[in-house]
Amino acid sequence: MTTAETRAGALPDLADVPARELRVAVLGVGMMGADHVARLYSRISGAQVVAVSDAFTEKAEQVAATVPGCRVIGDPLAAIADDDVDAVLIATPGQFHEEQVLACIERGKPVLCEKPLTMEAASSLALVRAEDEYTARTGRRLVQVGFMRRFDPEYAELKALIDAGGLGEPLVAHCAHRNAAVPPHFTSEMMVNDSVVHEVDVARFLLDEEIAAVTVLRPRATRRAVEGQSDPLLVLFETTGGRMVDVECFVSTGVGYEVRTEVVGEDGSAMIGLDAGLVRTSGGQAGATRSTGIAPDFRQRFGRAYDIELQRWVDAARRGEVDGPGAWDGYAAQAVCAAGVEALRSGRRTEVRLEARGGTQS
Ligand code: ISE
Repeated sequence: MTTAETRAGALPDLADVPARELRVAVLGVGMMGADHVARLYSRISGAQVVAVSDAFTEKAEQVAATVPGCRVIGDPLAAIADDDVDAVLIATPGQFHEEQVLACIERGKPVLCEKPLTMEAASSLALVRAEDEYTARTGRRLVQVGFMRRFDPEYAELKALIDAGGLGEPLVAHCAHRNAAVPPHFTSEMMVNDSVVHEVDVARFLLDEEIAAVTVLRPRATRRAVEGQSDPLLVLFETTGGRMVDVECFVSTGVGYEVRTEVVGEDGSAMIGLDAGLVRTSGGQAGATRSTGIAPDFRQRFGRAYDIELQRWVDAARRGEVDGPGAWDGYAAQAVCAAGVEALRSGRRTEVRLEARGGTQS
């Protein structure tokens, strides 16, 4: 089917989807994609992985072999177009997202795209507009972006508390984003685009407003910092409503995966991310201690969030809906990160350039 035919209204008929399982193609089966294939196969109901695609054929074959009935389709665009594929999960490197998400919109197929939506704000905005056009014709939305923290039970509880007025008017938030280690190619720009981006989405989600300006400060760097990298970074977001969010992003702590968020309101404050699961007390020569474990990386810390995210994505796709952060959220995050990278380089407060929302994005 050509783009013109799709635009003319020859949309795939998903009417029978609720009666059967959603047939999903997973594009990109590196660490995250392979994790999602295993999750869809073993923990998510109402879906089956029918195809995988990856630039490394051997890897695709290995992953496909773990799921009965799953095929390898070499060309990701062919996987999107395949008549036996109802919905697409994109976990390819970011530079391929624009073309792949657009192909999903043109085919009318629900898509869950890992962040980033695309590599720059302008191309993310183009996807927002393409989906708007589709929605105006069909009444349906298609695009979800993989900001999984919104599905984490702790974040969901914090959001519900704020929305119920439990903290009074939220004024300030403090975020810490710490990784034990990152690969040697991880630059300061990547700290903004890959790590701080989650705090961007958290701030927008919890405070329900856009980020208007970003400042980035570079404290003394750790001896573990990758060459040329400023690690840690301190990032300040100013929201359109005058609230402020500070973020400590520290990606080579040598410790574990620590993600904390504290929201301070007029009538109280609340914090999440203390990893307080099992609290252990022990004695010893140095004296008694009370301790808890720390998750080694985001797959453990947010495992439950990924499960909930995928189950809700599948359930919503079978109803012809989207139930999570959409293309607009992906675009807004890219616009803030672009300002963040500019602020990192210039050392100056940088305003976020965000186009008017318009269209059908809600
Ligand atoms: C990685 O890409 C992620 O998305 C993780 O959630 C984040 O914590 C990490 O810093 C990023 O590199």
